[in-house]
Amino acid sequence: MSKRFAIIGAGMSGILTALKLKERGITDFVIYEKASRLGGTWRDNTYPGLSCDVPSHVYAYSFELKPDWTHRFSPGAEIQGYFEGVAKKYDLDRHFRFDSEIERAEYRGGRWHLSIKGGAADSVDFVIAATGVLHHPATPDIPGLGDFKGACFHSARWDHSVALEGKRVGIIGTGSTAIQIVPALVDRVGQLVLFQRTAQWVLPLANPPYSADEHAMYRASPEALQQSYDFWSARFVDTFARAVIGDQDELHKIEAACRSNLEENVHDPELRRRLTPDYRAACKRLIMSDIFYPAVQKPNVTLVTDGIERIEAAGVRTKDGVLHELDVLVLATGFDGHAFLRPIDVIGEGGLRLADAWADANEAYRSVAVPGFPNFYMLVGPNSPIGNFSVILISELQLAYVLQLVDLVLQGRCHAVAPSKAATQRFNTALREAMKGTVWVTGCRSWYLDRNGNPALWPWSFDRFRTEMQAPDLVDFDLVARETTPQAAASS
Ligand code: N01
Repeated sequence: MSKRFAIIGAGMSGILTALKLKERGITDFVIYEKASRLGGTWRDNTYPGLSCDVPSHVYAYSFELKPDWTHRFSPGAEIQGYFEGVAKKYDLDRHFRFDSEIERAEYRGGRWHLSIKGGAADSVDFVIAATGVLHHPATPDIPGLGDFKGACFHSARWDHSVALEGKRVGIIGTGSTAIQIVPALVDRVGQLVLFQRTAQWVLPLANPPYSADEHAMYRASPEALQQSYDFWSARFVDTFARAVIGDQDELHKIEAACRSNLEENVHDPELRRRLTPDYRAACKRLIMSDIFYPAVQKPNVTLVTDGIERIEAAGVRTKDGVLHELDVLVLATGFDGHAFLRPIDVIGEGGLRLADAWADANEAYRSVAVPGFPNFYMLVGPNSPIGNFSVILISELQLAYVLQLVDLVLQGRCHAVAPSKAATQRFNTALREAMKGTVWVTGCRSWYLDRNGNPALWPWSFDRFRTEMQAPDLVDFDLVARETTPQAAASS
């Protein structure tokens, strides 16, 4: 009997899974998506200035390189268009179930039983969760947020009906998102007030457009396109990815580049002082921009570094007593990067709830699977190397690994596969130990850190990740034979 798959999420990883299943001749699958469109983060984020800070030639599936990206770091809408184009090319339309939020997934009788918001249900043999990381907007717990009388929205829920021309616009936050929004808005708005809780290190990466000649060259030469992919991948792996896990030489180079960017490009010593971080570069996600410093020095921009006391009807009151009057308030306050899969109620073998299994921390086996949850896999799950490399390549490598585990079932070697508890514990103990050498724990607050202060990232090299993802070590897995319990027989 053919096996049925549910993919949860129609973003980059969900689309990847779907087309790879199709490539293998598997067509009995559904992509459940709670929104009305595909695209994940690129659907949700439409803020002015949105682009990807990973070079476009790497931020693409390795087997679907695109010759005509407009820029080195292309805009969000173009990336959304890319994913829509890939889904069309692979004829995935009939597999999508939009407006279909999975509320519950329960493993019973050797299969996964899914409850979909609105009352529909499905039963499948495999679940591949591609639910993303930076998906749930974080609303700051600032008193009085609801009192503001002007328009107020999170950066990932941009309200394009709100006119900004000539307005007094406040932005809370100075993460990658805010640093892209500021240059995009500065010449449109009347006044721009940037509320900075923590200064950021900024690496001055330029974003040149690709010329028509370059487009023609990349179209004519797949080899040149591949070379560009390899070049940018190698730059990531050999520099940034090494720096964050403890290569001090690389880290010093990044620090020096950020420091001279600040010294050379921020002219007022007082502003420079307030923009100078007191922690190591790359401890928080490094900002890549050569347009933020010029923008923040424009006469209509105020950088506010006094803490926020509360929000009032007319604006934001800071701890020094000043009321910053505003027409529009943008919350560029980031995401809950630790809410993997939530709020889906995932129930594994013997009624084990994922919420309970992860009550203390999100612990997975090599980011892709959890003991007690057979035939249930995650892409870009906990401790994936998301800050280190292109997330697309990460997802591709993880999926190739997961599909080898799926094959064990498809080939009839067993009915279900799940990692063992012991192997998962070993992996997580090693992770925690290795984190001690990373820059993420050198003393800064960031979304990387979970509530225990552990970074949700990958503390080792790219080579190690690639090697670990090459083939599952079956010693680490429990291979379950066909269920024969009366309960199984009744429900299958
Ligand atoms: O979110 P963030 P983001 N009062 O969490 C501040 C990816 N990304 O949306 O630093 C005052 O980084 C908070 O202050 P502090 C990328 O991985 C990628 O900007 O905690 N301020 C911080 O300044 C990135 O890392 C691209 O002190 C408050 C900001 O809000 C990730 O998304 C583009 C506050 C949040 O920064 C998240 O970036 C954009 C409060 N109560 C984003 N609460 C690409 O190009 C929070 N803040 C791929």
